[in-house]
Amino acid sequence: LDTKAFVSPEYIRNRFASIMSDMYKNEVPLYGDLLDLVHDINDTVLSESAAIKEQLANTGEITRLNMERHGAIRLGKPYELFTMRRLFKVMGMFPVGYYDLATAGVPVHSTAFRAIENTALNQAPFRVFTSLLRLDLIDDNNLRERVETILEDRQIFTQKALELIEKSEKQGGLNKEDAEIFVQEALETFRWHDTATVDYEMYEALLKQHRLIADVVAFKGPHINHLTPRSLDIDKVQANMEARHIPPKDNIEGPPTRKCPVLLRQTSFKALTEKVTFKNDNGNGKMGEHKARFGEIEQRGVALTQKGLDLYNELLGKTRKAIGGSPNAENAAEYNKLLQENFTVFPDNYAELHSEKLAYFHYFTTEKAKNISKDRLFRKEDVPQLLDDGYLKIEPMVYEDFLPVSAAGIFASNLGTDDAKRNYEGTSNQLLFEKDLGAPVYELMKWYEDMQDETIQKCLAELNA
Ligand code: OOG
Ligand code: NI
Repeated sequence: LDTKAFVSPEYIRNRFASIMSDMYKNEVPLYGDLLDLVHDINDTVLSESAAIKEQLANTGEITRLNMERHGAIRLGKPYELFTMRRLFKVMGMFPVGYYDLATAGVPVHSTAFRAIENTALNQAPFRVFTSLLRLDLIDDNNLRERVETILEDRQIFTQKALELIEKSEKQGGLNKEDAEIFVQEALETFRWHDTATVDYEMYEALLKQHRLIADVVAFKGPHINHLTPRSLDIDKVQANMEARHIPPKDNIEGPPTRKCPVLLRQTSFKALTEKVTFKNDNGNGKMGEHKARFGEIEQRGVALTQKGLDLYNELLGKTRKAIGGSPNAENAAEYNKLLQENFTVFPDNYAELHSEKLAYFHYFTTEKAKNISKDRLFRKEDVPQLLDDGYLKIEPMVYEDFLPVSAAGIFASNLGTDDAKRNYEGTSNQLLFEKDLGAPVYELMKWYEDMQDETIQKCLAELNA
């Protein structure tokens, strides 16, 4: 076996992201328009702000900026989640974080598959927010059993994809030829199907439970429901969408506009209404409509520590409470004003975010460090002094993950507001999710903590060399 002939997971991931994007552009032309808009605005930001350009160059993010960022799928049963983990592993993507969306009225729990090493992330940033339907939250026993039967029978992966997953697991990789077949076969799972696997009556029954349940159960596979490019100025994108005939969501999810962006801000265009043929045992299928696929834009900022995240959640919660829950078209302006006001207590400069231990940073040695006296060994405790003395510098570490309240807002904006108001009593169940997944998820906070520490250790090794 010639393991040298294996292509890297980064190669496979980029290849997959690229053919997926082409497919989506083809099927959802508005997404292509959105990509153009985002690229135009990113170019403007980079040419107008040398500071942002330098920051992205230092952290290695500049090379990945115009590559695809993330997509999302919704799965129906444990086998699908388990196998999806194996499929994504071939592309070097691993489950990071656990998101419980039931508390926000969406009957799923989720993780995000993504690369976990910094260089791997910069080479191929593609990630997929992956949700598993929680059948235990369907309160109609009869309907739940029918759903289970429908899902039991479906196979969302092609035979060839399954074979190549196994081959990759056995060999430890794939050669270029196998990799190409693999991405094409894997893509089949994410494709849209305009014929439903259920009849209209069943579709209506599912829809009545929750629009999301219909989206998962009524189709042959988990069609990719959106793709999301990364923007450097999401306010500008939001403001310019209408001019390009891209209908924007009412408000941007996440933190308010800031000089130093934190976490993640997201907006989207509303899901398309697509023609669907429903199954009919007597011949001609009944025509109908389904809404699932949309486009999204994200702007990423610095990752927050638990302390920063607690403050974020407190301020967000306070704002939502004041306007009585999720913002809508009527109170979006009021909501944004209030959010901005409430966030004035959140430091908006990197020095303070750092000194208050609210955010995570990359550490770098400076030019000056080349002449540092070598008569002692530097340790982690010395880092603040080394920073003060100019031997080290910092850059914000970008948040690579998702936010449950925002994710619920993205779900809701495409599902209709009635669904969003559902209350699920079911408790969060990470252990069950991990059992279905067949592996534990990477712990979010620990990942950032480790990444930051890695950059500190690297600096110390350089200073002590
Ligand atoms: C996933 C919504 C979550 C995000 O960016 O927060 C998401 C979905 O609609 O399936 O993609
Ligand atoms: Ni998304």
